[in-house]
Amino acid sequence: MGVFAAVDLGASSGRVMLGRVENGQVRLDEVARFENRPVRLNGSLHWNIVDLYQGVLDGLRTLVDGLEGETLTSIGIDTWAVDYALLAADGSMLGIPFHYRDARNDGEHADLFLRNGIAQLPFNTVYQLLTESTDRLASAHRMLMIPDLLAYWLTGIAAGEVTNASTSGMLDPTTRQWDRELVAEVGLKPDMLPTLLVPGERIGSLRPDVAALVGSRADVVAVGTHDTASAIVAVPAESSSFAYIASGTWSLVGVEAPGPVISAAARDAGFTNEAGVDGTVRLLRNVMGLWLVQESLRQWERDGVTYSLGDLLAEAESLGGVGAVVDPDLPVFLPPGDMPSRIAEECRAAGVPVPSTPAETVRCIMDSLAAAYARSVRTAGELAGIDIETVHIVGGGSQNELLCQLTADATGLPVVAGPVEGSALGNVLVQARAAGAIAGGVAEMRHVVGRSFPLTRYLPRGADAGS
Ligand code: ADP
Ligand code: LRH
Repeated sequence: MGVFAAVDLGASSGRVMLGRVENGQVRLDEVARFENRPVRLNGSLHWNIVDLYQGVLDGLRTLVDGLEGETLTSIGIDTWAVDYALLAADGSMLGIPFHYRDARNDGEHADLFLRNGIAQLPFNTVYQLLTESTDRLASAHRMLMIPDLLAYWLTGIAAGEVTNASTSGMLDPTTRQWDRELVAEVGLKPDMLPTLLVPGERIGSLRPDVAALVGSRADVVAVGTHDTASAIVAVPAESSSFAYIASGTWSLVGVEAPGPVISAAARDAGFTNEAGVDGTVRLLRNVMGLWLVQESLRQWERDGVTYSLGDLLAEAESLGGVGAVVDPDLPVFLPPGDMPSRIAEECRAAGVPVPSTPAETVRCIMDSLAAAYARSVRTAGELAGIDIETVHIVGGGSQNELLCQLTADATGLPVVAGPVEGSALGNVLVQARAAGAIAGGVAEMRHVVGRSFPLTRYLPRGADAGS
């Protein structure tokens, strides 16, 4: 048996989970969860990274205290993608990492898709770096992606990891190594970028001072440090004819492709080729996701009313379709702000009914997401030449019964929902394999998930259902 700690930081919350792998099954227990609240500083949006790190340390301490003499085998870290920290020569952090939703990324960006296979999203690391001042880059000695920064603080070892590095837009999609020419064009010195590990490789053991704080001397192991890479390892698919939706703050909708699909068709459809665990490729599209609901709830709270998501979803379901559908991926929805007003404005502009209550707004979001999922699932299958038979939904959004059913209806395919904590699970599974507690590839890890968790199935209803 192996005992593993998964540190999983999503855009809405961070968690430390205890994973146990025994007899071909995995168990996951939540030890700590803390809110991930970005902070506005000097007019810019930043991650409160030191607070998140403190949450990680406290969570690890609680996890170790609960082990009652058992030894923690290892620790893995996954977080959201694209963001980074710059470090000085003495290892200190230069400034506070920017949030990918900060306005500094607004504006035009060169399309690099045919070179890096990565969709042209305004916040890709490569574009963020172009907004850095030459002074700041000149004083930087190293650039680390967020999970690598946390691993560095825990171990003192500065290493990179391929899945998250691929979201930077600075990898050669074939060799999966830094594209040195592109890196130079961005203004980075080549030795600023760390050597890239693959999931399963050891990063290092905890620094002595950290080990004392946490109560363990466990190793930190590289996992799919991009949360989406970890989540897709935990999709309990039984064959290769599946699409997935990693449903959290974002909805990442796509397929596992045999190799990168770097064509004009993939580019024009907004697809990306992210590096996955074991050399896999995630051909997917970023759909704006439950961010639209999260930000609506925050706006209503600012307006003085706190709604329960469960109540709003129940009311939205009983409303039926209100005929209000928007394209959830419009750039206007990316930054924080008054989401209900923006949605109403887009409905008005599109000439569809304008939601006027919170439940109508939530219904509009659900119908809009389901329609966007259906488009992306269809296109992903076409681009990769996969005949999709099942859609798997993992992540917090897999608990949203209305959205799961609407997705089955819109795609015309059966939807399998669960597990909820996909990223933490994928994180644990890769550690478990590295420790010898699981043998085999991604398919075997998926079987372990399928054997370990109850899943909910949704069948498509007829064309006039759900309205
Ligand atoms: P992230 O990793 O991006 O922080 P999560 O995977 O934790 O996101 O998903 C968070 C989202 O999951 C919430 O914004 C919410 O919409 C949805 N969610 C969480 N719990 C439930 C629930 N009980 N019912 C329906 N939806 C839920
Ligand atoms: C989801 C995620 C997604 C990225 C976004 C920035 O948490 O990692 O895969 O596109 O954050």
